[in-house]
Amino acid sequence: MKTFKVGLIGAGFMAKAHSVAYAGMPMFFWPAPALIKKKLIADLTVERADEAALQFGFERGTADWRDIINDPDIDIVDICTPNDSHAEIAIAAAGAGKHIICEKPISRTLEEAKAMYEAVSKANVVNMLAFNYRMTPAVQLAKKYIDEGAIGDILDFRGTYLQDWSADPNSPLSWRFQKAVCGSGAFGDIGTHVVDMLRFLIGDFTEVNARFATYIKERPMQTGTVDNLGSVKGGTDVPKAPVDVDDQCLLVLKGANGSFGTIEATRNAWGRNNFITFEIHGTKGSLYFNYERRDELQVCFADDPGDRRGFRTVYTGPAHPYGENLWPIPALGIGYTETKIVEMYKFIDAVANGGRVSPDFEDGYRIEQLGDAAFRSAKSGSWETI
Ligand code: SOE
Repeated sequence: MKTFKVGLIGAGFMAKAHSVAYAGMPMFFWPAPALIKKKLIADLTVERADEAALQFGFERGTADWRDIINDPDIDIVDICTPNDSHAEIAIAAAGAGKHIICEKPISRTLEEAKAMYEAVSKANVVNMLAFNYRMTPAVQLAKKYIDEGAIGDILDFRGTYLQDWSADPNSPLSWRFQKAVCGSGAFGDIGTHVVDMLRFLIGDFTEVNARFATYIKERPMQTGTVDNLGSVKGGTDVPKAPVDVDDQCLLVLKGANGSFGTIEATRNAWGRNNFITFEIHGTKGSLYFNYERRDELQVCFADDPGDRRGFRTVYTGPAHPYGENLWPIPALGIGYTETKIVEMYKFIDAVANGGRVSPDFEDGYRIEQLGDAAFRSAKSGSWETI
C-alpha cells in the first residue's frame, strides 16, 4: 500500500479537523487508497507548532511553512491558514509539485483565486478545496435523487447558512472580520459553503442580484494568533476596532438550468448554530436538508398517492452514498468529522489513483467569480452577470 507524507500549515480548528480525517480515513475506507504519514506541521511560533505536532500526531513542528514546501519527502501540502496566505502557499506548493488540499474559501480576491487555479493547472497536481458539507450522505443522496430525475426539472431553490457564534457585539475581532485577511465576511466564510452545495446539486448560476450588510460595526480587538471563534475574552473594556466586512448577505440567483432562487448567510442569527439548509422544488417533487439534523433528508414525491403525499424523512445509512463506509445502522449519527473523512478519502484517492477531485480550485475560482459579481451587484444595485 502506498504511503504519502503530509505537511500541514496552520495549527488551529481546521488542523484538528484535517488531522482527525487523516487518522480516520483508513478506518472507514478500507482498503484505503493510501496511508498517510503526518510529517510536519507549521504555525506562527515554534512553541505552538511543536504543541500541535504532539496534539495532532505529526513528527515535528516548524515556525516556517517554507520548510514544508522545500522538503522533497513531502507529497501533500495541507493549507489550514487564514485566507490571506492561501494564494502564496498554494502557488509555492504547486511550483514544488506538491498535491494540495486547501481550506475554503479559496482566497480573498478573484485575482488570487485565478492565480491559484492557474498554478495548479500548470503544475498538474491534484487539488481540492475543503467545502466539506456536500460530503454529508444526505446531501449526496439529494444529488442522487436529482440526477435520477426523482424530483423532475428544478424550478427553484433556497439555501441558508445562519450562525450566531459572533452575534454578540463583544465577541472578538478575529481575522474573520478583517477584510485585509479574510477578503469578505459572512459571504466568504459561510455563504460560499451554500454556493458550493447548490452548485453541486443543481449546477452553475448565471446572474446575481445581491445585498450585504454589516450590523456590528466594531468589536473588541483579539490578542494572540489563535482564532477564538466568538468566545468573549477580556470583557467589554478591551479596545475596539472596526469590522470592515459583511456580517449578512442575501443573493438572488438565476441558475443556468433556468431555475431561480436565493442564498442567505448571516452571523447574527441568535439560536441558529450551524443552520445550513436547502429546499429545492422540482416538477415532480421537493427536497429539504438541514445540517443541524444531518442524518435526515426530507423528500416529497408528487407521484405518491394523494392521501400519502407529503414530506417524509429518509434517515441516511448503509443504503446511501458513502453510508456503507461509515456506520452500519441508519441514524447512528454523522458528524462534522465524518464529512471531513469522506472529503479526505476523495482527495487521497485522487492523489493515489489519479484523476480530478471535486470541489477543486476551479470550483473555488467559479465561486469567487460569483462572489465578485455579487459585490458588484451590491454596488450597482442591479443584476450582474457571473
Ligand atoms: C465559522 O463560521 C466556521 O468555522 C466556518 O469557517 C467553517 O467553514 C464552518 O464550517 C463552521 O463555521
